[in-house]
Amino acid sequence: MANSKVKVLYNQLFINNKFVDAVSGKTFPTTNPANKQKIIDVAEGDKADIDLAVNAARVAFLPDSEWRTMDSSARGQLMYKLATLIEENKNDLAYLESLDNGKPLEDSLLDISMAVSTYQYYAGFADKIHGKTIPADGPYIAFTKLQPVGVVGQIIPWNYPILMMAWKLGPALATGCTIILKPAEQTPLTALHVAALTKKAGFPDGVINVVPGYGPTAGHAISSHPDINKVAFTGSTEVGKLIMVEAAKSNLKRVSLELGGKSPLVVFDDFDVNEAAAIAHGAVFANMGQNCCAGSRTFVQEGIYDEFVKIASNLASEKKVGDQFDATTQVGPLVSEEQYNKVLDMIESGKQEGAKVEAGGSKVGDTGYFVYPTVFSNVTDDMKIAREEIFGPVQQIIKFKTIDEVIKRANKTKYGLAAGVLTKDLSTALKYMENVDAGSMW
Ligand code: TXE
Repeated sequence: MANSKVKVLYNQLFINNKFVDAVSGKTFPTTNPANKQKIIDVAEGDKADIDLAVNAARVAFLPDSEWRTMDSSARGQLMYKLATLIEENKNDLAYLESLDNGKPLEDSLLDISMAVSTYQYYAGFADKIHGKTIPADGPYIAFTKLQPVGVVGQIIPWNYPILMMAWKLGPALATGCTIILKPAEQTPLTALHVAALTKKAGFPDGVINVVPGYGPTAGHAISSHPDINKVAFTGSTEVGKLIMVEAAKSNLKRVSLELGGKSPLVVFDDFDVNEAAAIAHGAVFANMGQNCCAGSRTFVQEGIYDEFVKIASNLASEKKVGDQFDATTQVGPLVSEEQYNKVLDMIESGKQEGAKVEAGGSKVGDTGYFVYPTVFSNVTDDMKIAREEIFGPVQQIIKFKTIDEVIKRANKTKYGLAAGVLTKDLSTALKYMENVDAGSMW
């Protein structure tokens, strides 16, 4: 039984290098999405705890503090040390990640190796943060010196807990900031375990604080805090908007947001159809589709459309759905009941609006939040499944004729996170790249 293989060592808040209970004494349960059973109760942070964490982070950021006076190369060394400790603890961390999130163990190990690389990358960055010299008129020497922003709040989602934490901590630590990180309420366990490793690595008190809790309470306390200099958020577009408003209303703290997507992946008919179907499959089904950059609108040129649909459906049908700790499992459960219901509702809406189910199309049993990898063909741009983020294992295959037409249709979205193109023709790829509005392009 998966739960017995790993011991949860940390379920309290991590503030000022110590594990403590919430001021309120409250806790919340975190569950295994494969069987809906409680793993453990976790301390539930709220405004009072965020205040304590901000205070610790403020003290750690004082001009004469150990952290502020540390050589930037030494800061980098601490980060390398953290990367090494994560690597050494990867098996325990992977178990915890899979237990809490539901992703297959192999996927957790892959995420961890990317997290290790992320810390190493930013560790190298710590002593290479350069300013500029500026040729000002007159008897002046002008230059810029980049300074840490200060106390940074970080609010992260549940889809890649360890990796997301690395993407957030990495740059903030490299630049010398101090941090209050709130993991998602669905997946608090690995963030707390990594917090323990940051202490072991030797980060000074108060530099890294990890406060699990809910969005409207602990998350809101971060975005509206008058003494936090920046908030970095990854999550839903809806909450991103709230964060920006709260940041503006409180102290105009800086904001960075990474939100939802409905990214187009366009397949031209000069590309090998088997290879294209395999790439498109990976683009949408990775992490059970719980990926902000998922290529969830698969546009396929008409000449290869039918063949593509057949291959894509076979790929999805062949996937083994099961417990995240079964070595043969390729698709684990979705993270939570909320996501499960949302994805099943989206599948229903696809059926009702006339899309054709080519694979999957339903839940798998009732023990956990399992959904069959689902492929829809005959999808049109106006359908809900083609417009809204599903964040689940559901592929929409949409037919197109020409490049000009598909560029227009790819851009007809309120999102713009990512896009991809598969063609052997460089001029087609470049035209697509220049005209499709997306932050990342494959
Ligand atoms: O996200 P939320 P949810 C998308 C995806 C998914 C949908 C909802 O479409 O189906 O969002 O997921 C914290 N003030 N993405 O509900 O609510 C919350 O506690 C401050 C895209 O899980 O945005 C958690 O830590 N914080 C995505 C974090 O925000 C608040 C990843 C994300 O939760 C808050 C996840 C508030 N008022 C979901 N309310 C991506 N871009 O990768 C919630 N939070």
